[in-house]
Amino acid sequence: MNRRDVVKTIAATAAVASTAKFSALAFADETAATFTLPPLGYGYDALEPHIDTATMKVHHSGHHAAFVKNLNGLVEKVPDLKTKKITEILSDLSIVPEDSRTAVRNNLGGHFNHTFFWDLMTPGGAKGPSADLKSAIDATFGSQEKMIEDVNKAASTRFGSGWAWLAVDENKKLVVFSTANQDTPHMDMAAKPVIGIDVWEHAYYLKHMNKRADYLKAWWNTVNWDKAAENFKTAST
Ligand code: MN3
Repeated sequence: MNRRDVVKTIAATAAVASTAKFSALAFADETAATFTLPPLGYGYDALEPHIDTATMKVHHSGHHAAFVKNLNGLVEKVPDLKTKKITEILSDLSIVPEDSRTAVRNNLGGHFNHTFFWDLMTPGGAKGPSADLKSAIDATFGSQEKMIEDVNKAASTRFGSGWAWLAVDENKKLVVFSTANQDTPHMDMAAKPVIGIDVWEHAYYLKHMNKRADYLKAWWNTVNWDKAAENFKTAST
């Protein structure tokens, strides 16, 4: 790492610190009159070389922004979007009028998943979980490496577009599974996410083309393990 990179890293760390109050789970428990695209908390180039700048930029300012725009177009038809918690709606989509249900499922799911995802990545994070999350991972999977192997297997066997998850299920157990499209752990498993990986092609195609496994390997270098530990704590209580 040369001096310029060191300065860049320090600047990126400062940017993260200044937005540290932002949390995907806190956001999910809020209600919103209008939906907004959350800041990344780091630059589009901050996760290089693991996740490339062009991918980050189009993913955040293009794909995620589209979910936000679509949601704001739905709030008049679906007043619950303004008054109910995001996780409350994701956990029970039957409260959404049928003619808007698929649109809410895709766009609110996409908004939740991506907000969670940005928050879960950081430049220069720790190499692994600490304290309670480490103990739980070791107890459930045997080791951090085995947990990653299981998540990668769920990610690589998800046909088409979706997400792979490490989550806490209804029995407070750590579980690994994948979801299709923009479905969230609340929908499929009544679970709360700890770690989630976007395996849509838009998350990796510019850099890795069709090689999802290469993307997965690179992605684990970006994990914000402090955030994962915080997610685990929230999900376990
Ligand atoms: Mn995506």
